[in-house]
Amino acid sequence: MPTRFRVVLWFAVLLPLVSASARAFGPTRTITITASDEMKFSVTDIAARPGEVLRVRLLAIGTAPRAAMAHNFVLLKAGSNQIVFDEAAARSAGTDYIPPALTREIIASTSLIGNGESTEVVFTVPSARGNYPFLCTFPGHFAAGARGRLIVQ
Ligand SMILES: [Cu+2]
Repeated sequence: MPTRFRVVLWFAVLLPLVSASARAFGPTRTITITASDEMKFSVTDIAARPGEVLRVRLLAIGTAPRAAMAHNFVLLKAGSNQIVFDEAAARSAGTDYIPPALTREIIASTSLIGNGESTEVVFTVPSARGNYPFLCTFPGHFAAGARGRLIVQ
């Protein structure tokens, strides 16, 4: 396919589809969460509407070095067992504490960041109402309280 045609195809067909899905709920809402050396999230409850497009921005604001203190934001499907997921994550250092065998449980996740860094993920909120658990999967952080829930209502 000639490049020019491909560009025209993108603007004529694909771009309206992309913007239509984002337009359904207006501009994407941003939820900013900070994670501290106390291993907790600043936001533990996020209320959202079914199908809303959300951006979660995670900031790591502590001072401890990355090897000892890093954070991510991992949103799981409703009914996922967070304890099982967290235990598997602790054994998954090679994949930044995302357990490869359980990726089907994940709705959205950010990269793993050290203090002074930020990361974000944009995702579509599930259409089914209910509570969806999120956590930081760096070892020990879930147990220390780095967790919360997305409340879809
Ligand atoms: Cu953490």
